[in-house]
Amino acid sequence: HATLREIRKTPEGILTAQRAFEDFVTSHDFRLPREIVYTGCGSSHFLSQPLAMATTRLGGRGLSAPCSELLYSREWYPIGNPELLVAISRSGETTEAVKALNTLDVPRFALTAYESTLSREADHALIVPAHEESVVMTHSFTAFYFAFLQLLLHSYGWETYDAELVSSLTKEVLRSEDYIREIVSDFDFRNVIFLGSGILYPVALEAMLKMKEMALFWSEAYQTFEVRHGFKSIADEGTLVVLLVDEPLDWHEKLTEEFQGQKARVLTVGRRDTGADYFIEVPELSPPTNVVLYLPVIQLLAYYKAVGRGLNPDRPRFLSKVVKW
Ligand code: F1P
Repeated sequence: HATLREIRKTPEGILTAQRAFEDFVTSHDFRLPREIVYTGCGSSHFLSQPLAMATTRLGGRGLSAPCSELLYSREWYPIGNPELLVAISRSGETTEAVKALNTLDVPRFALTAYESTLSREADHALIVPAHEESVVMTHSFTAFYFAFLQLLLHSYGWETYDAELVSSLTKEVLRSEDYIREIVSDFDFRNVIFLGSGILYPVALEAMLKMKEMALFWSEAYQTFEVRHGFKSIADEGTLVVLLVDEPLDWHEKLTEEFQGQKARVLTVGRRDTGADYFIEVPELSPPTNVVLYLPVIQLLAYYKAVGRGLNPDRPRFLSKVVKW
């Protein structure tokens, strides 16, 4: 499947992203401002969230909203006085993303894989050619994230990351592929809950979407400890809880035990096991860059669930690669 090949291209995608970032900064005398609104649709929206969070964490102020919300309901969001609107779209042709460019009266920036309507209509464009055949976004998500993060670091006067190192760390994470396939064949879960906190919450949301897109499978995502407040009632012996952890706390161990007490099985993805049924170790890399190490894991999980269900993750039913209206 193209989807699997593309997930396996994550390390290469990081290097493609680095080249795109370097080409951009050598050919443009441009620095990102502090107040930025990010927008996109679907996976591109879930990518806009960690970018907005990274902007805030690095000393600016980032807000994210889906394109349709900027188009039709923006008066409900604390948009403030942004200095830039960043529209993200892999294809650069999604109708809502192109239209969203004109929602705010500020300079517009496109983050996309192609010279496209979006890149042409924006004032600036960072084109990261991590091209994909599959309907679903996989390695392009990580590549876009890394390229833009480098641009944020560069713009705000921080040191950028060593792309070779980050790329090799994603290779390490991809070595868990066989283990992920085993988890899926060992436990035929009926539903799945993804949990993440801070910058890992949008990763949990993207994981939830990947499961729905590739495996046509019911999935949920919550901010890690929020799940205890009512939502956990749905977890039982048919449930896989995927706990994405960067800063391990004893609360994560308590949460793992709590779900196991409900007979659910827990898969912890992080630096340290929390006493889970399954554990995938992620190498140490500080946030916000660590996001790129979690994505291939959750993409592979959705991929193998799809294959286990006899589905073709490249061409999910009812979905198209570019949503036009
Ligand atoms: C956005 C998007 C994808 C999704 C599906 C439909 O596309 O929502 O995230 O996986 O393929 O389109 P784009 O604007 O990033 O091209």
